[in-house]
Amino acid sequence: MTGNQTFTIIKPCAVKRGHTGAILADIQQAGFKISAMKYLQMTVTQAEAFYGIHKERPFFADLVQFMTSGPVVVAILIRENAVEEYRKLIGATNPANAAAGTIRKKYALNVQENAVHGSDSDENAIVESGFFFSQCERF
Ligand code: 3AN
Repeated sequence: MTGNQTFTIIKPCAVKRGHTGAILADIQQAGFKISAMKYLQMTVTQAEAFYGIHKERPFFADLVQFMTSGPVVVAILIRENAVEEYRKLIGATNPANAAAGTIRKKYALNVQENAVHGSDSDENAIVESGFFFSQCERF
């Protein structure tokens, strides 16, 4: 049984370069409904908590610095089999390995500035959605 919800961030690199509208259009054209959405700049404390799972990785400090470097769009997306279908739509973490037509292939610059985040499991989709949205901010 798979969940129908995933969580995404349009990262600072993509927002800065003016790709927000095109990425949201790709998301909607792929059949995802936007359940909740906000435009915000993450604090260092928020980014460290959100990426807590990567605390021990060598790129952690850089990742937090990057994710707090400018505004992002955070959203909850609804679709059947949402986590897996969204990861197919965004493509591999490193855009050099991302399939043609994927969001990262089109809009990512490198493995860090990779345009978007997508939850990697149903459990994380719930945790990540709850990190940014309360129940009454979802539709
Ligand atoms: P994904 O975003 O595809 O789930 P994760 O969860 O492995 O990938 O990594 C989270 C984020 O950490 C990535 N989106 C990327 O911005 C950054 N990242 C991952 N691997 C590297 C790396 N080798 N060097 C720099 N940044 C990385």
